[in-house]
Amino acid sequence: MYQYTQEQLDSMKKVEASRKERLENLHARMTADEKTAVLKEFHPDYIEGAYETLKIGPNKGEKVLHELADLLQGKSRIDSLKYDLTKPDYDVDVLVIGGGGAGSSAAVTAHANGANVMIVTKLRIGDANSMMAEGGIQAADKPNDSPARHYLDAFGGGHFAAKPCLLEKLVKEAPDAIRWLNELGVMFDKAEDGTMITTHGGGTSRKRMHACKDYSGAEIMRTLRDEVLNRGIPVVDFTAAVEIIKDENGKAAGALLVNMETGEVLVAKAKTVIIATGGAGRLHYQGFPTSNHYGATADGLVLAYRAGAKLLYADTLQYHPTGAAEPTQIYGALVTEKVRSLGAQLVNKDGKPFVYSLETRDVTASTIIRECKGRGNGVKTTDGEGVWLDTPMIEIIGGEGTIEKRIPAMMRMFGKYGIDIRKEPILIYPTLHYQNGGIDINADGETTNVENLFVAGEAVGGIHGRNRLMGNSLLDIIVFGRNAGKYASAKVKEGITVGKLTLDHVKAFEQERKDAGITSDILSPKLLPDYTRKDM
Ligand code: MEZ
Repeated sequence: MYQYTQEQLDSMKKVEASRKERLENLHARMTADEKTAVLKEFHPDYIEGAYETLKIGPNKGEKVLHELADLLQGKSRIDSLKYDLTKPDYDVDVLVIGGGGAGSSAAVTAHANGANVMIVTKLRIGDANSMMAEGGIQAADKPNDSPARHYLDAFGGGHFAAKPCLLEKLVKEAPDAIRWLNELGVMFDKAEDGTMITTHGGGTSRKRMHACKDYSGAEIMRTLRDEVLNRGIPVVDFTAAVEIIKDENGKAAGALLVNMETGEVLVAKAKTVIIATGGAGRLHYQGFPTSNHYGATADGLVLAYRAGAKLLYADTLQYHPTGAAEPTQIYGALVTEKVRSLGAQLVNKDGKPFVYSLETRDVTASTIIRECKGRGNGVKTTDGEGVWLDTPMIEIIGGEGTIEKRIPAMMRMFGKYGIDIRKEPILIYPTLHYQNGGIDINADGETTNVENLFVAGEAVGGIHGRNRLMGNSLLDIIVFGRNAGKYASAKVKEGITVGKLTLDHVKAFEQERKDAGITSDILSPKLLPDYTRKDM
């Protein structure tokens, strides 16, 4: 059971005391200038010392965080592996690397299109960030909304940096993505007349967040996994891709695989390859805790980079404003934005609101960091500090029972530690949540410079620009998963002849490392986070 400190209890009283006033007067929204100012001063993306310039590879000369640079410029594992590229263990049309929502959507679509498809995943199908998404999935499918509005919200929220062709696809195909999931069996929250219940997220001008309580990702992933298994799509689990194999013509043609349990090395030959390996929260950039799945170690970016694919906006990360700050056992775990959509407010140690609760994520996170680090208005916690998220307001606004009905996962997560979020506010602090940048693709999901290499999901860069809105990630894994599956299988149908398999590009990359004077022996892709105590 969690025991509050006296300081926390005193502060909590101030939160309770200011509730009436806050219910009557919502905090004002910020102006564009105010947002720019707080981002520059407090958003972790602006900390110059956290970055370094890449010395080699397709993005040479560009800045990325140190942790990512170590891996992008890391050493391949192939020197220590025995393999024979002339004797593939698997030979398929479409090889999907990654068993999350994007990989599963891609595989289902390619399979429906007649392709011989296989999923390879370093953990198990469904062990992914998709499974952990909570608050919902956006789609403009209500009469008062439109894909154009959705586009404007996401484009502005992403600082006008999204690749227009990708964002256009995202918003236009969103309603069909919801229809597809609904038909597959996803149990969306619906009103008695069958219409979908939708809410706001940060930066949305219409209520377009479709949800399955606060288990949205788990419910979507459950359905997709069933569909993969029911179709009999082969899933090779506990097997990591450690390099993209190319053919002699420089086109992607498979992957070198390593069984995570036995160390067995396997060669998968394929006509097209789809990278759907997800994000990077487990790199704990800048020392942040993370809401991410255990497997989120930026593997796809490394695989693609070494194969010659360009990255886009690899320097920008999303810190979700509300990670659990207490109790320490769940430090960094996601407290869904839906909590704020339902009326919970952010308040400081004096019970004072400091931001409108549904500003976009990067802005909201920055104001929380400012409140703690810049203004000394944070509440001390076991691992640092945090501010209050006043959850009892949800029941006051929405009526008794709203929390249990709409966000039962949150109630249970805190309930385990004796915290009743219906009665007590919770302490939160930003947590590393999403990789805004990733591999550069065209509208067909193919990398811009390695033929037959496709990407879907969080490993893609540019869909959202330099900041993503809530619910647009569950959406992008479906839209761009299906998209990659569609075009990768269509290309196979058009006819692809795979030439002699080679890993010469990996050897050339090693030479580039040497020529640039990089001597580090950090192996990449990382595959699993390292939580071994350094003092042992
Ligand atoms: O899109 C997300 O990241 C999401 C839905 C997260 C959340 O707050 O629930």
